[in-house]
Amino acid sequence: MKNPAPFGDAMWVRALILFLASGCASQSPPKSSSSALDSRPPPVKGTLDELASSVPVAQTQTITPDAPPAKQADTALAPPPPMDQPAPKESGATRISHAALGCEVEASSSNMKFASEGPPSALVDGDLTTRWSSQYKDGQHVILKLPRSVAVDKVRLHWEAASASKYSVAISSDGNRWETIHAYWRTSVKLEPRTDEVPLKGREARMIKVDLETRANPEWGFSLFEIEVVPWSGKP
Ligand SMILES: [Ca+2]
Repeated sequence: MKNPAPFGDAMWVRALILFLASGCASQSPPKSSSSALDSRPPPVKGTLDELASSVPVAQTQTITPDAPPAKQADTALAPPPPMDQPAPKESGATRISHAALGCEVEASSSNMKFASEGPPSALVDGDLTTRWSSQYKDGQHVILKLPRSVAVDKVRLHWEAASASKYSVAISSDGNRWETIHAYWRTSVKLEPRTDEVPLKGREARMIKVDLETRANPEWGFSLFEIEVVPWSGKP
């Protein structure tokens, strides 16, 4: 009688399955899978404060919305002007030229107690910022003595705030006979600078007199920046 086989067929099949199962389980995962996992960033660790402190300071300043762009601010702001530099004046705003420029002037009085008050020559220096001032009394006068007779278009009186509420203008060819050509007679005037224009329309004059009757303010004198004599151009 033939000896039975130590293992039956079923046993062989079972052994083969176990072998294959153990072999597959011992295989390591493919390297490609392992390297893919290693390339991912490490997990974030630490507290929020630790994370904030690890950020470079320069990067924090550049991304802060409230931080002003220093370079742009430097180019946008213009440098301030020097404090001691006077403001620019318009050309011709304070300097004028006229027929009585630099002529002889007679004045009944002068008052120069203040630095802004000048002598009678300030009436014809062509500078609208310099002025003559009288004593603090009514009944004053000034006379412009031109070097020659001049056909005059108009006379402009550039008053300071210490003007006259009553005054008149007269012309003469010799200083003896006077003809009044303008009278200004007000009960009151504003205490502010003004310019009065007296038309002569080509009348000849060698001397021009302004009789100052009443002061605008009794506490002040009479004061004029300039008596401007505009020559006649021949055209009305
Ligand atoms: Ca002047």
